[in-house]
Amino acid sequence: MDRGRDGRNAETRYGEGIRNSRARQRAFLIGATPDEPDLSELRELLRTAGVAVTGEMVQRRDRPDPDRYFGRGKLEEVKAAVKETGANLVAVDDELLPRQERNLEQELDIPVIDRTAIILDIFADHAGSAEGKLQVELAQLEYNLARMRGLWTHLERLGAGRMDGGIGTRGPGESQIETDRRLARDRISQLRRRLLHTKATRSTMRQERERAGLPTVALAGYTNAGKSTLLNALTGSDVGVRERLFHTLDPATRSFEISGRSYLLTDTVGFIRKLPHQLVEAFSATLEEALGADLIVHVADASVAEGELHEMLAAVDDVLDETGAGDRPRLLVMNKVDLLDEERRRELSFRFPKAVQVSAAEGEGLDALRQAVEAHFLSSLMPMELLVPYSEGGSLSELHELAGELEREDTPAGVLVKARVPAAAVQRFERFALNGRQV
Ligand SMILES: Nc1nc2c(ncn2[C@@H]2O[C@H](COP(=O)(O)OP(=O)(O)OP(=O)(O)O)[C@@H](O)[C@H]2O)c(=O)[nH]1
Ligand SMILES: [Mg+2]
Repeated sequence: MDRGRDGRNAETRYGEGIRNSRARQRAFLIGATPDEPDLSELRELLRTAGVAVTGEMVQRRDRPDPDRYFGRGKLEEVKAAVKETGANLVAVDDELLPRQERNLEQELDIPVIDRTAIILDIFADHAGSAEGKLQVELAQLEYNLARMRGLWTHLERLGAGRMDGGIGTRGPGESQIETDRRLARDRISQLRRRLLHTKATRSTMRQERERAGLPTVALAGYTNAGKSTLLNALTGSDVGVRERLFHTLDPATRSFEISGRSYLLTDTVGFIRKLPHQLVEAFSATLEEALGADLIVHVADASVAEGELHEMLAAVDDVLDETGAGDRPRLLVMNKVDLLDEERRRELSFRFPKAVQVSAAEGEGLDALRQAVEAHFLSSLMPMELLVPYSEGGSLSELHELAGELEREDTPAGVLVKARVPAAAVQRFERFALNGRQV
């Protein structure tokens, strides 16, 4: 149902959006980079978006040409290759300036789509919750506003649509653009207000969880690193897992136990290099909340090549910094070690001595991970000696959940308990504290 709506959403001004008629989309990939050329991630993004790839061309240069992305000579080569391979779309491995995009489309005479638009398109496709959809729509509108492309498709939904956005339409006229801009801005403010509201609802839920005093752990990491698989392995849940990028958009929280103590574990949206800033902004509320956890477990895919691994780790660090989570306590997990030989494992433990090596898929290393998580929290546990009256059975079972195994003794005055309590929950049990008193 939303498919149809989103289908119009991503239309370019040629009416040949990436999403509609995906089956017929054949993209030729281009990328400008000062480093070793590698368009494998762009290929993966397109695969996830359901677009076929006909070929690729890279130009090594310090930075993309400010007007045309590639140099003129190279563009001629692209043009020839596009024709030869039968592509009907050019996909660029960077976010283009509106000017670059316009010029490229003119020179190549074929629709051009940039990395940001592709990622936005995948997000739009994968958004499940009402909030996720609002967040993606906001990000898309921000992106479109800078380009004035396809705005009428959003307006259509508001009942103020233009009808002439079909193939060959070069875009709305000037006055229409002004109207579109204003309506788009109105819609943006409306979306922001609605997101603020959902944020308020969520923070009430969080307060309730915090009152429960359970320690919180968030899984963060590059897309496809295996976060959801790890969540499932640790909590015995069934959160969606797939070999595609950005499978998870909505944070899912589950509880699990280590030595009888309960913890809350939250799965989050995957990160990627050059993550569109519009998305980081739109998702910041959800991310902020998830990443405000007591401990962030950074899950990395250890099966990729060394250089890529470092780039992915850095990309995740960047997004964590951007969302203000840079200073949270962190634990690094190297996942998918089932795909590595002994030598590579040793190499990794040499390079990342503090990281825990696991295979979420095979269940390997999970005990070591649990121990590492527990060790982190044990250091913040307060030893308490409590006398809990028999009338307070509820508090006692709560204490059980928080502190796991208890040392307890029944006395005439109540249950005498020695427990290690998470710092956040100490206050709640203070009234039972013996503070050295004898019973
Ligand atoms: N071999 C191997 N594959 C794994 C392991 N963990 C996850 N995978 C696979 O990696 C792919 C991605 O796993 P997910 O758990 O969906 O990854 P994610 O980090 O949640 O991805 P996003 O939600 O897209 O950010 C799936 O095909 C998993 O089966 C592992 O330990 N070993
Ligand atoms: Mg996931």
